[in-house]
Amino acid sequence: MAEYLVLALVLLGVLIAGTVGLVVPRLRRRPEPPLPRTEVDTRAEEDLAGPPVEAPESDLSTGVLVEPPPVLEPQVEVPEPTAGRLVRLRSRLSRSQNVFGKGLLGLLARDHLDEDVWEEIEDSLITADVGVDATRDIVDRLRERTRVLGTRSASELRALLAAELVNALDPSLDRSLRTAPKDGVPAVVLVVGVNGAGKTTTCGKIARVLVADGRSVLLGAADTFRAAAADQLETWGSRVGAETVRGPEAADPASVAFDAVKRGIDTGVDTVLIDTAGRLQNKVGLMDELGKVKRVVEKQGPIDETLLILDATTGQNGLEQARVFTEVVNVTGVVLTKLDGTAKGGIVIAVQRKLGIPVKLVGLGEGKDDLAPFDPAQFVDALLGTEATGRDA
Ligand SMILES: Nc1nc2c(ncn2[C@@H]2O[C@H](COP(=O)(O)OP(=O)(O)OP(=O)(O)O)[C@@H](O)[C@H]2O)c(=O)[nH]1
Ligand SMILES: [Mg+2]
Repeated sequence: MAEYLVLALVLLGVLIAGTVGLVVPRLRRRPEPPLPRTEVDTRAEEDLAGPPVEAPESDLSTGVLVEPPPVLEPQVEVPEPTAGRLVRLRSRLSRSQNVFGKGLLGLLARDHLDEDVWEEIEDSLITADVGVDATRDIVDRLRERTRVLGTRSASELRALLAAELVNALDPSLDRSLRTAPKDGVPAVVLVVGVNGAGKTTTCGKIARVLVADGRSVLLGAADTFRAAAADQLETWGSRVGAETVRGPEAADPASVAFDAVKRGIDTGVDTVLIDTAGRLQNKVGLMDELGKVKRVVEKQGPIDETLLILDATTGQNGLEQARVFTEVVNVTGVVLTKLDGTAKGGIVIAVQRKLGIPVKLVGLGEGKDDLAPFDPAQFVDALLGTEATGRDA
């Protein structure tokens, strides 16, 4: 009898262990919201952003077995908060950090700051795309101040260099994005730039930033040049619950932009973001097309912000191309993308100096939240590495 009881208990134990073993792992593997494959940020672990927002597992930690909620299509995501992104994404500037942090600070730490060393410092800045004029200014001021102050300690030299770089980035410029509605009318943001610069991606990232800040957004797919362009934009929008207005293939971009603003007014969203085509600006027509988009949109009210998207890896060449845009539309801010892919972080200084337009945002990766508000002091700190965390943190 006792043997039967023991046997029954053992069987019961095996049964319970087996059930838990099957159920728990299955629950733990509950799928995350689907993401288009290309937009998954594979480097998320680099960030110190804390636990990922999109895969809350708190319900699992209690051990309570709950039915997974029905999958709603499309799943609306909660984007990462925007505060402190530049600090969190600072490691993405590692290529530029080598030039500024290791290179320049190393040179300044030499025993004798003679003519040769100053020339090397100049070369480093020019190689980092700071631009010849800005480099001369920075080095002249740095020379003068080290001479007058007799500065020698590494931390003092770092502070002087940081101050000159921040100064070259003109911290007094207004870098806020004008995206707030006025009197119930949505703010209109126009996004322009050469092809491949990152316009559509940046539109999507900005939409996420705005949604994270509690705004409602509508996207206008005024790139009717490429059939897939509107799909690409719509994918970004649907993930954060933003509607996309698109026209038939090869439709007039100006009329799509007009319809988007009209729809935005009718539905009462806070911000309308208009993505445009980026065929090379020297091709006949693109500049005319952009000028027309601008004029037609303005029939319903002013454009609040025109963002020029510039690929940081194209360096000084990109700058020349960019100037054409500033002649056709009233560019109010620059977004410098792909800073993660270049050692030439100094391009930020050159862009502002040459175009006279503030860099408002920087792109630091292909991930969906890899866009950060630009802040000169934080940026320079990231380039040089802070003393607290080491030079090339
Ligand atoms: N590494 C990196 N890649 C980026 C960044 N921003 C955009 N990209 C990539 O650049 C490529 C082009 O981006 P798009 O947004 O399609 O560029 P676009 O300006 O809309 O291009 P067209 O519509 O063809 O004119 C994509 O592969 C993006 O993932 C960035 O900050 N860093
Ligand atoms: Mg595009």
